[in-house]
Amino acid sequence: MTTTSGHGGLLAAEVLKRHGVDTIFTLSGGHLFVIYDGCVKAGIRLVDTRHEQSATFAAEGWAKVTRRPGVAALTAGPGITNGVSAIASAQFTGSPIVVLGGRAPQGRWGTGSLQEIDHLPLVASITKRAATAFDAAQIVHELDASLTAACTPHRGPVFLDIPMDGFGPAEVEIPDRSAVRSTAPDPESVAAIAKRFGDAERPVLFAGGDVYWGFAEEALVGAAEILGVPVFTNGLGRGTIPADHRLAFSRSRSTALAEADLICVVGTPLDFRLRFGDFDGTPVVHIADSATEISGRDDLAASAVGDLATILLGIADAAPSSDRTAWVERLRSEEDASRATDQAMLESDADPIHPARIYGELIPRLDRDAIVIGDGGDFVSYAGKLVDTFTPGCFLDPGPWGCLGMGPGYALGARLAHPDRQIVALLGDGAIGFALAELDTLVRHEIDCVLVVGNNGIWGLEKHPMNMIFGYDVVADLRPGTRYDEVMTALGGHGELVTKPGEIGPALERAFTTKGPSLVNVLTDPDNAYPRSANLA
Ligand SMILES: Cc1ncc(C[n+]2csc(CCOP(=O)(O)OP(=O)(O)O)c2C)c(N)n1
Ligand SMILES: [Mg+2]
Repeated sequence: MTTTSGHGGLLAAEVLKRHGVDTIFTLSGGHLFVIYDGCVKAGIRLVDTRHEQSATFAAEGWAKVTRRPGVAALTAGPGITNGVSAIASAQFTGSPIVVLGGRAPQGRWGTGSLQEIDHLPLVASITKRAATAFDAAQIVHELDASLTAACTPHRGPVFLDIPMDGFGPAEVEIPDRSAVRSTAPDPESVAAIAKRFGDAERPVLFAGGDVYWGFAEEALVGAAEILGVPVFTNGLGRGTIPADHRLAFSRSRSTALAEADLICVVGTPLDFRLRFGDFDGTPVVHIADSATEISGRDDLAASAVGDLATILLGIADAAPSSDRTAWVERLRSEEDASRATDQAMLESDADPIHPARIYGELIPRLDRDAIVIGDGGDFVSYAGKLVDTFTPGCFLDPGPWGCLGMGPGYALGARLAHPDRQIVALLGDGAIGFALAELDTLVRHEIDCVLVVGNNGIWGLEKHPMNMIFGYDVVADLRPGTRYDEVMTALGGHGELVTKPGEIGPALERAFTTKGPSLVNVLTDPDNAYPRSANLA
């Protein structure tokens, strides 16, 4: 605890620093000037985007690759409403972000100040916590509480706005950073799950994003090895077990779900990605970091709530040992067969280009800890299947919120957090339109990253399904061959057009070695549809 005096921006910056925040994403607005002044004086880096949605996605991308709070500062009114989709994204993925808002002056509230609107009702349903700090003392208290809440399981976005006349100055005690606490699990629940594992011959484990957020990846791998259980991952769970681990699986999911005699889901909801938890009567165990995250299904075989690493290691400790080699080998042979089948499309010489050929060229050029971002439809579905993840926090997709347009913001956040890593954003030609102006942001901030546009001239993931269901499609066409590479060049970055399969590799090579952002615009086959069977509803 130290006493600091100054305006509320300085005090806010002090609190942010206590929590390890050294970067804030923003887009300028007069309501934020005092916060900016505090950050400048405290040495907190301010990074500006061309749209508040991208600033907020950059904060989320930062959080996703660091597991530390990402912070965005959005100006009052439209600045905040522009950030809403990205705040909801953080809510769906449990990403710890803090959104600071400007706000019209309280002293004149109700008389019609510029951008005067109460933001709290707008963000209440998509945040863990939303508050207004009306004076400097409240700024300190509320900001500390906000940062702590964002990082406390179950993590998520928090919102704090400050009216223009709420910045002090004042002399305030800055508290030490509040501790983040996780829940200790009930030992009986853990024992009950361990017993389930003991009774199972063919268990499977599904690990999701909260395993990553909860730093439980070592416990996951350790528990899987002791239990001899195959592991599948989704969302940010990807990479919590390296894709080349003998117990890591991705292609044999249907068989695993059909033949398993126990399905244990850890750190991810039983949502549309997991058949809403309905596996035709196979017993389901659900493990979550907080009670709010446990499925409402009344037919769960068992459940446990609390620190995921403690629970996983507790199960492994208590479960009787069992030989599951035959089960693991059964899935492995299916996995291997599926990978062998995919080889043909990865190497495809088809003209127009098969989208998977792009991955055939990209994958060998990726480092083990490359951060791969997927923003698009079919093009990204191929990446989800074909690009393996070996390191936690290295595959960022829109998650269950599914908001196109997050790619450039995530790339910005990821790069600034990890200046030494490869950053690759895979974008559909539809998706890139949402944040096209952020190419300028990437250039201005000298963001070393490779953007690959899978340019099929359509909203592929809408056009093909609509055709299948209705026999025709509407509003699903884009302009074929649009020169997104020239947009990048015009804005000051490196851009290339690729029209032949043999050109992809050399273009990627140049993109990886060029400083600053590069965009490789690959024209792909619009008739190619990702083969899918998922039920989204
Ligand atoms: C903000 C937002 N708007 C609309 C959608 C619906 N949507 C999902 S996939 C998709 C098509 C994406 O097209 P593109 O980025 O070109 O990728 P492609 O499927 O063609 O590979 C659309 C419009 C969405 N997910 N998010
Ligand atoms: Mg497209």
